Amino acid sequence: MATRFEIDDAFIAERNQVAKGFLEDDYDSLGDKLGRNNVNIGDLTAKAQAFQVALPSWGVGTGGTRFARFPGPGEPRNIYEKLEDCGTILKLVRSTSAVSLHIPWDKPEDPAELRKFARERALHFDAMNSNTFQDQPGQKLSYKFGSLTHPDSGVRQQAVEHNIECIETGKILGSKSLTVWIGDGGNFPGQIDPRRALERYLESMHAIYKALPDDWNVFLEHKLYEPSFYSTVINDWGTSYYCARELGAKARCLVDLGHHAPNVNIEMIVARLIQFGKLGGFHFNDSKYGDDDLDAGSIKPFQLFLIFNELVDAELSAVPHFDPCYMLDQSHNVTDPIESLMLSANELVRAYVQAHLVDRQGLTEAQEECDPLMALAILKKAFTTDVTPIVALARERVGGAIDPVATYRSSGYRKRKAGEREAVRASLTGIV
Ligand code: RM4
Ligand code: MN
Ligand code: MN
Repeated sequence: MATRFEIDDAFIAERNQVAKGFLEDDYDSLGDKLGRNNVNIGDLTAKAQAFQVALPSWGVGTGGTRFARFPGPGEPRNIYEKLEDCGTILKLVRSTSAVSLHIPWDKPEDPAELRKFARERALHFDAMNSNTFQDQPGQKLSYKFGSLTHPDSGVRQQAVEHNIECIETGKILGSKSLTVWIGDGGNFPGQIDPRRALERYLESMHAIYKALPDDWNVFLEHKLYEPSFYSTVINDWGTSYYCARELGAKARCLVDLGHHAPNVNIEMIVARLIQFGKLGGFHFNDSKYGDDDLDAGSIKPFQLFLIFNELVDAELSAVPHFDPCYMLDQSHNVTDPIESLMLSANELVRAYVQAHLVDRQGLTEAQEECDPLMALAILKKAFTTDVTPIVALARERVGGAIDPVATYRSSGYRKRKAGEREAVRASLTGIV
């Protein structure tokens, strides 16, 4: 592995020299502007530096739709190469030090060795994602009609065991959580009994919960539809919240931004889960219609800001048990996944910093004085402040790239990888 091409720190520093002078000017003038409102730019920069979001192991490969997948040159062929790409992203953006693994897509043969490989690249492992929405080669029983809620107890047991195996692997990797998303549901009215299915889900989840180490969490991920098109068992945050409560303190809800009906007010859901002490984490992405898995902040940046407004408000008011895990969950069909993931991480830091600009006292006053116009104006003022210099300088100060995409492109990384990694088969569909 040592002979493989890597972008080194010196190259990043050299590229930064070109842009650094202008960036510092922009940063200073933003600092003056913010200073007039008693905002300290240094504090914001420190916040930006502390922000971290986990990369999805499945996100560094070219995604696909159910129609086609168009693999790009030099895409990773195995989990080691995926971690190589994750390490490259981390070097350039410095805010993605964790990787969230999908099992069995990225099941390591030797988890201890993989952990070492990750550590050498300053990476660690975030949540383990189980997969009982597909059949795997050699699998005894099929998930065609469900997994944790299947009518056949043997199938349910098999799905429970898979989740427990994910926990066991995760323990060796140093992970501290398991994310459970199931595709269970019905394509036709009458296909499943909603109450019986939920009872079975809880029974199966109780068995998984029992296997969780004390310092682990389990995240329940809801989704409105797909692959089931009529109903899903864990269809919304209410069902997810109910189940998390039933299971116990280690169970929390995970919000994937693409898993709601169009126009649902996701920031309200976030606020509710914070208030109820059950917000476990996020799968960040963006969407126009459904579970589009587009790049974070690409379609509805104001929504992303409003979500961060709730998160930052909880952070600043020290809400008990508030410690959500941030992960990206995207599928890159027409872009270089490395570039998309870097820009998505950038957009999250941007929204996080902007949310810190909200005049919280002014907002509370506007709310208490029944002044909706001023309340919105306060939010908009924060949202329309261009914090790019903060986000870029925060990266540069810890060795990252001022312009990650330009630096990445000029390094020739993908081309070098295309030479090192023989092309993968072209006709697959789906996210792998
Ligand atoms: C699902 C869900 C899960 C993700 C899979 C690939 O829609 O978002 O989190 O692991 O897709
Ligand atoms: Mn997800
Ligand atoms: Mn999804």
